[in-house]
Amino acid sequence: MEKLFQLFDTDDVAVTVQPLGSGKINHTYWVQGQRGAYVMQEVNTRVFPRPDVLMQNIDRVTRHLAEQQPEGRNLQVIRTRSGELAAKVNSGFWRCYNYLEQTTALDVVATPKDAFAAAKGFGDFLYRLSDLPPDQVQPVLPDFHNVAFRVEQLDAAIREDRVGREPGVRDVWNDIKLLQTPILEVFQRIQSGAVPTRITHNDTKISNVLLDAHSLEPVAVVDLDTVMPGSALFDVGDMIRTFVCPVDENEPDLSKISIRADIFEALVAGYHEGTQGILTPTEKDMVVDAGKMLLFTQAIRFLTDYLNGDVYYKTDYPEQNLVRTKNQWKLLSLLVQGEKDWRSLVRKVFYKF
Ligand code: GN1
Ligand code: MG
Repeated sequence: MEKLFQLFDTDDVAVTVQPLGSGKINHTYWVQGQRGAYVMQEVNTRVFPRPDVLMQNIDRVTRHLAEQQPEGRNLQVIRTRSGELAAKVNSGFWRCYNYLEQTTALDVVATPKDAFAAAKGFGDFLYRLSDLPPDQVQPVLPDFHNVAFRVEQLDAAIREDRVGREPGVRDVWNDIKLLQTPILEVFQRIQSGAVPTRITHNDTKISNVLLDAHSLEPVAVVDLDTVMPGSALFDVGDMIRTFVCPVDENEPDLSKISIRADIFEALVAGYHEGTQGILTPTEKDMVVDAGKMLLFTQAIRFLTDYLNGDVYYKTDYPEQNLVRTKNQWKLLSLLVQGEKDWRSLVRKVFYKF
């Protein structure tokens, strides 16, 4: 690891290297050097088959953000000594960032203040990239939020039943299927141009925004792998998915799953503030639909991986992807049950009535 670090242009040497974070795709390490601290990551090239394009996107976006806010604590790509955006070592694809000191990442939102700050951070990210034309970044995972594509992947996994798990998922799949048509309609509305294409983050879970360790104000958005042209609804939807519940997607005890209204309200208010008025009325109107869509998609993505034998998401035990599916399904059911109230809550935040 220390040797790998030497490939990057830092004038420093690694003293300590430790695993960092709770990501399910890449391998992330915190590197303490003699002069500073860094984050080194091995990009999962099975999930991201075009890592060079991904790094070009990240470079474009981080430079833009730094130009806009030169005095800010910005994420920077540290190039290799030969000037590349990443180091290719054997079959590994490695990159390095500056480590942002005195920041913290949360796995679960504890208070409305956290929700407000994190959502404001993601909103600010959208706002500050809104003067960069969306075609300046490439669609690095083209069908990432395409619900129809995710449904097809699930159907294929059920048909193929590679590891014999299909009988055990029939009940949960029958439940999920009930929502397929309305959710597909939400996605089709987005695709039909009802909302603008923007540069979006696409993986806005709570742990992907760094907050100042003392003030808890947002500092920087991280995990930029999925930055590409998309809809703000993907971002706000994934925030609903990961902020409103008091436990995370790994929780097996479904009785602990609930929607916290005060957190929901703070998340919408934070996003409203961060985006500084750029959201259109249709985007505002579709916030709850977005939450439903992201929860539905995540539930079926976990289910697909369970059926395929856990080849995509890191797991700690064999049934974990099924546990995650049921967890997301429960949260989705609650959102649907209280839909009318959640819609009024969102309207109240945006329009004050
Ligand atoms: C993956 O790697 P991580 O944990 O940031 C996934 C997201 C999922 C998330 C679920 C590229 O993100 O889409 O929402 O797991 N990222 C990719 O925890 O598939
Ligand atoms: Mg991610």
